[in-house]
Order: sequence, then C-alpha cells, then structure tokens
Amino acid sequence: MIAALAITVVPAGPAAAHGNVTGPASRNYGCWERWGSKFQDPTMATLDPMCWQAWQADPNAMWNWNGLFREGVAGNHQGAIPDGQLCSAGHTQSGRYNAMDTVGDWQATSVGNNFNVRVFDQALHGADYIRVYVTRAGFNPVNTALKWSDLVLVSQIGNTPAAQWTTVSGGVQLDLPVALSGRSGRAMVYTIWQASHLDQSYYWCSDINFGGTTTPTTPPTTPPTTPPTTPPTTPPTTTPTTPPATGACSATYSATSWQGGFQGNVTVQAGSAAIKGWTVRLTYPGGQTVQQGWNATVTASGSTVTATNVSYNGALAAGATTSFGFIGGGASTTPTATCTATV
Ligand SMILES: [Cu+2]
Repeated sequence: MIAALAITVVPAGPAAAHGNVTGPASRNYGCWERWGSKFQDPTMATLDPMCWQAWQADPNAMWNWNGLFREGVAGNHQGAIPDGQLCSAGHTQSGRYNAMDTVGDWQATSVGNNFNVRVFDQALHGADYIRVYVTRAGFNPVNTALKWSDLVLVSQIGNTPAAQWTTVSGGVQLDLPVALSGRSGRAMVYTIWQASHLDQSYYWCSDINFGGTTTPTTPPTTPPTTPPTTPPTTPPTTTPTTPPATGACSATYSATSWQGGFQGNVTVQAGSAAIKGWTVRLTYPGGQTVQQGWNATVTASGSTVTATNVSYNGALAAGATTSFGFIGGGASTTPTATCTATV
C-alpha cells in the first residue's frame, strides 16, 4: 500500500472511522490507493491528471478518504447538495473534497453491465440504507458536470446492521449488485450511504467504463491495514516551525494536529551546493508514533523518526526544496530536526 513504509502501527479507534466505496473505487479513494505513497511524484500529472489536480487542491481529501459525508441532511440529499457539487457532497467539510467535482478524464474502472458496488465501513456503523445510482446513457463525465437529473437508481438496500455485512480486515463491507443492459462507454456510479450513526450521509462518485459483455467481479479490494486518521474533531492548529538547520541541507518542520494525532510536514532544502540525497532525523520528546509516510522512506525508532529521500526527490539543485510528510500518533510536539546530505 505504501512504499515509504511506516514502522509503528497505531490502531485507529473504529468508533471514529468511517468508510468509502472501494470498488469501483471512488474518486478520492482511488487517488489515495494509487498515489498515497508518492503523491508528489510529478509523473502523476501526466499519468493520472485528475488525481494530480485533486492532490494539489487538498491532499487531505485523500488522507481522509473515509470522511466524505454530511450530517443532518434528514434524507433531503438533493436539497443539501446542488447540481455540479455531487462529488464533493455540496462542498462538505469546509470544501476539503471540492476537487472531486472537477470535470475531466478521471481514471475509470472497467466493468461489465453486471457489476458490484462495494461499500467499506470501517466503523461498523451499518446502514439505514444504501442507494446506488448510475448516470443515464449518453451522459459523459469527461466533459459534463454531474447533476441529480443525470442519475438513475439501479440498486439499493434498506436497514442492514453491520453484523449482516461481511467482516474484513479493518471493518465490514457489503456488495450491492448492479444489473444493466446495453451500456457501453464512460459513466459514473453515485452511491449514498446513510450510516446508522447520527444522521450521517456519505456521497461518493466512482468513474466506470462499460467495456465488456462478461460479468467481471469487482476485483477484491484489500482494505487498508492501516486506517488513515479520521478527520480532526477540533480545528487543526499549526505548530510553530523549527528553524532550519545549517549545513549542506536543512529541514523545516511543521505539523497540523488533532485529538490523538498529527500530520508532520518537512521541507528539505539544499544549501549553497547541489546534493544527491538526504536524510532527515526528527527527535521528539517522546510518545510519538508514525503510521504512514509519503515522499520519503520513513522509519521510527523510539522517539526518533528517520526519513530518507525516495528515488525521485533525492537530487536537489543548490537552494532547491522538496518535501515529505507522515501521519503520526500521539501528541503533536515540535521535534528537533537535522538534515544530512549526500553530495
Ligand atoms: Cu463514521
């Protein structure tokens, strides 16, 4: 799942976790699955441009792939979400998911006219109901914003407690069968999960391509073994950055924190000469753990986090910068940061 691997795994509290459509992967889940370990890899801009724009717009839409929901909609989904904003659930969560509405050539999952939509529920919420829609024939998501009137209800279930879902690693999942006929080409799946938890409604856009006449099964998605952190319940605060270290390279640390966890971000800058690689050491006062990292190989030993460049961001011209990050558990305190360069 993650090339830049973590050492210490902190179990996430299931009560705070949520879910997503893992197959056909929703826009933000797919972008997280394909690029989470290398989200600043510039090849994404050409290989997967819609994911690239999404990561540029707000990486937290991917880190929090499980949090695309609204509360208090009272069943009036169309009233809460304007046309053109269906994939961001009406700019929910302060606009974190807005880039999901961007019209363009999102990577699409190939399906037959019969396929399953798989909902993954990390929190064992279960469902009051789940509704699966597919866009009407002729709708082209590559050049058209999604409207409610484009959607046709094709599958649904009513009240289904989590005990009736299939237990998998990290939660439970449920497959809703879709059976269509005569479809070809691009389309979207729109799924609404009314979780049996408060009045919490989830909304997901998945891009599909009707390519075959057979009945492929949705490739079994391995649920992540490390659930990402849940959205902060309190507004994040940014800790002061540490002063850059001196030497052939410097490391500048900043963090965004929430109850029980934080996202650490480090900017690495080459000094007055070019470098071939770098290693950053962060020493915390103690009690911190690392769950996942990106754009660096991140390991933890005791209260020291060591991050080494990956293949595409080791070489830096004089004065040039790159950055990496990681999700940590425990209180967000400011570590000392040192940078060692390979020249
Ligand atoms: Cu939840």
